[in-house]
Amino acid sequence: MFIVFIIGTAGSGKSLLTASLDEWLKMSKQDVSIVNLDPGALTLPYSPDVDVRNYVDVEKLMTEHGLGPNGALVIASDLIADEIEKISSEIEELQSDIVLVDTSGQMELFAFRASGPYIANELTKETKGIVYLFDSVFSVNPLNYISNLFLSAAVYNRFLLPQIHLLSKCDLLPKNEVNRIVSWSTNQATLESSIEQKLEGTKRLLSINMMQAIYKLGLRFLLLPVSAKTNEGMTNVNTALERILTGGEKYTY
Ligand SMILES: Nc1nc2c(ncn2[C@@H]2O[C@H](COP(=O)(O)OP(=O)(O)OP(=O)(O)O)[C@@H](O)[C@H]2O)c(=O)[nH]1
Ligand SMILES: [Mg+2]
Repeated sequence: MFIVFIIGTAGSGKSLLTASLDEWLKMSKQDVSIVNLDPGALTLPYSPDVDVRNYVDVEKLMTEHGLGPNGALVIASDLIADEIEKISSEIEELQSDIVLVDTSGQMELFAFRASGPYIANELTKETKGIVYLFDSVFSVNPLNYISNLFLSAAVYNRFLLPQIHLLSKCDLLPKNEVNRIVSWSTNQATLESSIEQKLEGTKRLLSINMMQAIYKLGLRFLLLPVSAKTNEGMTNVNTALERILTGGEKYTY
């Protein structure tokens, strides 16, 4: 069994990608299940096989503790950590070869609170990986792109799991914009020249310095464009996942 956490900033397309990837994998005869780990989700574009909302009720937490939605979600993630054994056995009972885990819109809850890495670590003892989403529309601006790089590096730092990086919702941008962002991920000179072209003053200086820090840290990876609407790029996502999880083998035989 392989567990794949889908992580990204609010609205970056985690839930829809979970749904589309699930369908895509099922069409390629893979044995796949979905876990919803977002206690705050109101509606989901898929039917989860395991749903954390059966363990914690965010609305009830809000009324019982007089909290706003974010305060309640903080408590919810600690409560999920308490229920981790039950959630894990539910997942293990599925006996799927690949399990997609949709995570909270409030990414910092999962990525930066102690409960997040604890949950990721304790959620079964199976092989795990992370899919980190860069929202295309947000990433068009080089400063946003670089900020997102730092976030993805922070996630990597916290979980220390094999991680792939996707440019989500690529159908929303013209092809040349998509190619440009992808080239930033592999070529420092292209990113630098876009920063020079698109930014000025403090933003330009800050972006250049941040970019250099990223490259000094050796944080280099290929951004894979994907669309959960058109399924463009899904084959590449699958290949990248197979590479980090199975060393290139299929999940299901
Ligand atoms: N055009 C297009 N829209 C997308 C794509 N993926 C997601 N969306 C839209 O973007 C919005 C947010 O998508 P979600 O899948 O809910 O994003 P999320 O990251 O799960 O959001 P939160 O859980 O609230 O953080 C929805 O309106 C989706 O229909 C995509 O590949 N292409
Ligand atoms: Mg979602």
